[in-house]
Amino acid sequence: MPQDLTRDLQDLIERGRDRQLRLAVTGLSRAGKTAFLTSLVDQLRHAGLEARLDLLAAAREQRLLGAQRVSQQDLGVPRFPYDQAMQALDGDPPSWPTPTRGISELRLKIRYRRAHANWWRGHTAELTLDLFDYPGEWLLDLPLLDHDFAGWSRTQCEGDGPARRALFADWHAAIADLDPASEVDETRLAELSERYAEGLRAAREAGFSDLQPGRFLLPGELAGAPVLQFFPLPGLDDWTTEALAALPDTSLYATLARRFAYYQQHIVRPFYRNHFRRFDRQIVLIDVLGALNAGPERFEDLSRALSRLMQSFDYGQRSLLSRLFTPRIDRLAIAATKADHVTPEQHVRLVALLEALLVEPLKDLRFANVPVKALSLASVRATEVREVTRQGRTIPALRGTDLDGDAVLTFPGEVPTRLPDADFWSRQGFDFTAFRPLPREPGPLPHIRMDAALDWLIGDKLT
Ligand SMILES: Nc1nc2c(ncn2[C@@H]2O[C@H](COP(=O)(O)OP(=O)(O)O)[C@@H](O)[C@H]2O)c(=O)[nH]1
Ligand SMILES: [Mg+2]
Repeated sequence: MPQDLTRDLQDLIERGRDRQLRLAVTGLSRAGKTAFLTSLVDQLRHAGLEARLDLLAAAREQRLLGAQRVSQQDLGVPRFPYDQAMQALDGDPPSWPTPTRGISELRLKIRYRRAHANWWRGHTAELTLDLFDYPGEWLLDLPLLDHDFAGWSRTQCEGDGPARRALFADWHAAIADLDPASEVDETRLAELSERYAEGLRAAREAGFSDLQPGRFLLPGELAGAPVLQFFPLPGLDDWTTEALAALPDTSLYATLARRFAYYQQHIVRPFYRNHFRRFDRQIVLIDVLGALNAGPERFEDLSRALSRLMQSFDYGQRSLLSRLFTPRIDRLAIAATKADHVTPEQHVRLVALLEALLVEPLKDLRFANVPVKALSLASVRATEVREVTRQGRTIPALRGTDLDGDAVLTFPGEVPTRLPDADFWSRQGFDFTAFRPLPREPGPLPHIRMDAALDWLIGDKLT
């Protein structure tokens, strides 16, 4: 297909000239990916005139000329629904963009004036930024590629706390006396899989993050297909690998292992291959405050899910050749989202907590010599800061509108800087109200530190 070839060649040349970046916006479900992408596009579209992006050098120096959405690379993928998202935020009353149920892409062309123009490079230049959005549930499947069925079964059943185990109690009871060697009963298998899926849904509802297989939560067009009818088998440790391999094709074990392998090959691998390779930059978005609100077991669970997840990306410094042929993420940001849920003097503490949550992946990144910036941000700020005087003392507070439309004034309190001990939750916990977006004013969306994130992620390419 010569047209494809031309396009690929053009891409290769653009990559070689380093005028094209592919940004991975990574985050679990509800972390704030869609809000972040919407705000990113909105901030850059306004960048020429009204933007408030002082922490982005190119904008501060008034060199940013603006951004436009252009035709994306892969015409088979829907376009990121930026206009719908803005409509929701512009509504009366304003509302959050609807949750993502599929994959979408967006290509932005950013125009800027060079910091140091000269006769052979010209005064203005363009940077192409490729972005894409997807349901966080599906992302959780990437770590599943590293395992065979027996290994995966082990990772899924070990280390669960009491609350999580309770949510899967029905399923555990139902599979308790299953024999891996027994003849498979298809109807029973479908039933047990559905029960496992129920457990996953209940766990998500209860605020847990480490949930595989992700398509069980958001099956799309796969609902009811046999590829979604399997589950992990606990207790395989009593079996040797040889003994398992010798089981007949019609056994329960062999059937589950086959479905698992099919799921890996036909669902997860294409998702990974088509969308998760070839990234140059990454931002990992984490709803730290939401997890803090949900209690100790959920917090642990999030930390575990993120550590597993970050092993699925290629990190490392780029050389000219690797830039062309094996792109790797050479710079990343980790961000605590929804920072507008706490008062500004707490933001430093929020970042410290974020770093504590990601200790393990951060060690690996340091080893790979990849620069990482940790920050807190609000893609779409939904609160205003107030000072309230009580008994002669001034304390910071937040004003916003809750999801029912009632005006609220909150004192969110102090964010712990380390992974909190069980005491923290029994003593004070964390008070988290979900806010409705602020009524819209003309100009770009209100934000906290979107400019700092942009400066870190693309600023060096805007010189
Ligand atoms: N207050 C506040 N809430 C946010 C912000 N970003 C996201 N949210 C909330 O988090 C929810 C999930 O965000 P979304 O972008 O859909 O998450 P995704 O699943 O990662 O795409 C939204 O519906 C909002 O309620 C933010 O900057 N500030
Ligand atoms: Mg989304």
